[in-house]
Amino acid sequence: SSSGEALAEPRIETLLDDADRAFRDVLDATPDGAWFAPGRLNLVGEHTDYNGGFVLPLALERGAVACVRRRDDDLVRVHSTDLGSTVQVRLGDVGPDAGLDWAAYVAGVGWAAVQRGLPVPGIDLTVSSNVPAGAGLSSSAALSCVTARAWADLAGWDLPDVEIAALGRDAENHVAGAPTGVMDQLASVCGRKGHALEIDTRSVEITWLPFDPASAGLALLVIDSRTPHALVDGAYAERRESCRRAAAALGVEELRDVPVDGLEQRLAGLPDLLRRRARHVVTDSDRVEQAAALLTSGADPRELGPLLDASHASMRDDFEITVPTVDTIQRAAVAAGAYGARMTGGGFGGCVIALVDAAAVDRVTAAVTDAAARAGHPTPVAFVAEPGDGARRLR
Ligand code: GAF
Repeated sequence: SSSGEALAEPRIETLLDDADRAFRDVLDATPDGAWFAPGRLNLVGEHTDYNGGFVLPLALERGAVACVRRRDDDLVRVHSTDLGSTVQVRLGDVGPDAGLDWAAYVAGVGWAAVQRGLPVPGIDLTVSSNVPAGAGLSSSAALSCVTARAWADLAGWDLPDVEIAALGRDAENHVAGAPTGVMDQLASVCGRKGHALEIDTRSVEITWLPFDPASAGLALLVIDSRTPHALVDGAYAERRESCRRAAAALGVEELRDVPVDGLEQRLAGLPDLLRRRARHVVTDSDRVEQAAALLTSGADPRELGPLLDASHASMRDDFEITVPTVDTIQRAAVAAGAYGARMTGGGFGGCVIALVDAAAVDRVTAAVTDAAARAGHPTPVAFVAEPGDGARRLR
């Protein structure tokens, strides 16, 4: 059997060197400092965050590094070393429909701060990331949140972490036009090494739960199907709309308000499609609470496995956000001995996470690679994830 491909992982120092060099070479200036914000991986609770439900993400050790300088005028100059693209815009010209492409995730943070009445200086910013784009690992939240963290520090905005995350989210929702919930930015800003974050997305209350697969002889294997998704595409917005309609039909404010007990009876009156969409949201939010209870009680993390599998089945059959490439990988990972596996993130492609014995990483990677090849799918790439810290200043 073939062995799996490893995802190239430039270290933070390498990202920093790249962003730093571009600052001098492309922007012809010297940064005031450097910041990092991670991508995120969601353990369970998908598409629950815009329904007031629970999510259980963790911050990755991968992320975006930005070198940033405060300006004396209202100009925003940004450069991505990954895209080789430079964008320049006046703060006053930033807003919905500004057509800023990727730079909306940066400049949009300034717009969000202006909306809050904060004093907003222009900035120069270069960024370098090792979160694969479109893989369901929130490369976009890493970008918006590293920007928000840096801009806040340089402008002296004294905001709590959840407000830093909200600036990133507003940039994404209103300027980039991606109608995301609140999970990704909170995970990126508030992540903690060795912990998963149980977030009640209605109250925005975060509980940090110890989660350290390595200490239990386990690995959290992330397998990128290399079928990219895009949240600005219509399917994500369509799912949001279905959830809204289901809640309205049930006479509740949000699907969060539907108890999991007696669920089938409660949903019985809905048309089939809305019934299945609602069932996914309510049961996946409940799986977060079950998973959180396991982590809180210090149970063997292997016990999370069945919850991961059930979440995947629910995303595949009820919410219909998986695709053949990720279904193939999920099945192959479980068949190769994973305790559980599921797609993570918004869906329609992206990554599968699999909880495996640390000693089984190579075997499971080879098995999913073979399965993808037999199905004629792209060759997946895999890496082992560890829960990392949230957005921070590096220097
Ligand atoms: C994307 C969104 F950005 C999140 O807010 C969340 O809805 C997720 O999809 C699905 O759980 O990552």
